[in-house]
Amino acid sequence: MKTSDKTEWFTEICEEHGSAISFRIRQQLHEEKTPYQRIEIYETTDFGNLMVIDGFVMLTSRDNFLYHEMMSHPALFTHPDPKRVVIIGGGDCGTLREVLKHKSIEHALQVEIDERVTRLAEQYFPELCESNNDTRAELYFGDGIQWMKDAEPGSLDIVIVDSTDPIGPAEGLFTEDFYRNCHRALGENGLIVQQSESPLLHYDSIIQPMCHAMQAAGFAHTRTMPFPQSCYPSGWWSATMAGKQSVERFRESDAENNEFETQYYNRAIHQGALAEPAFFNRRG
Ligand code: AG3
Repeated sequence: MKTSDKTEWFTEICEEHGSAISFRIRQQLHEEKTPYQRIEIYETTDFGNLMVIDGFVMLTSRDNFLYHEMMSHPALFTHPDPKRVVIIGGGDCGTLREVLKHKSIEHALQVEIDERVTRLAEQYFPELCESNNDTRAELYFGDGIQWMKDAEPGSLDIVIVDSTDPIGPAEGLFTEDFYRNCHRALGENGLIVQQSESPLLHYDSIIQPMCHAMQAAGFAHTRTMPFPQSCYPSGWWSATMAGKQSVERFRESDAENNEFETQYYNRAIHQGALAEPAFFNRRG
């Protein structure tokens, strides 16, 4: 008789697209219900630690660099001189760490609604939190939508929206109202970059309406940059930039002669990410 297979897998099922992503796990390290969501942490056999929120994969130790680098460096190399950055969400601090690699940054504020995400990241993803004590970093725990409503006009250079999917608490971060408040809070060369789901699965349902909402809120230029992300549905993800000025040009020689280390981002990757797949018939 065959003994039962003890191998355990964590699976995120993407019901509406009939697909799933799985990780083989060694053990569950933590589980809790916060006032906002249910957070789980697993140790996987091959991808390091895994954070899951409400059943959705947020990050793994092994592949989060793809997402965090693409959420920060293209925008930071597009702005001519970024000094003041606000990250909405991003509680695991991975985006904050990338932002602070840029010497021009004077203040990087992370506005995360759920403090527990950050406390668990400090424990289980310490490498992502290594810049939290940088004197330029500030962690604030509160509602990003409200924060942006109250923000001083013209006080920011870049807004990075590192959110969960646009269902539940993050829904309000994908709206024209929110983008209007971002637009007001940004200076003249200001831009926003938002995680914008899978180009394959969500182009019609999320990416296109989101770009229209950004334009309706006053951002003249938008660009959706696809990148590989093995832990999210379809394995292919995107970040969308929306700028008051063009987001198609960037500080190429600064990106080329970059004095800090990255694992994915470089000048050519940035250039390549600006090339849109043929099915992005966005002018339609
Ligand atoms: N932000 C979550 C992106 C959405 C993932 N969606 C999913 N698995 N269905 C990631 C936080 C990393 N800082």
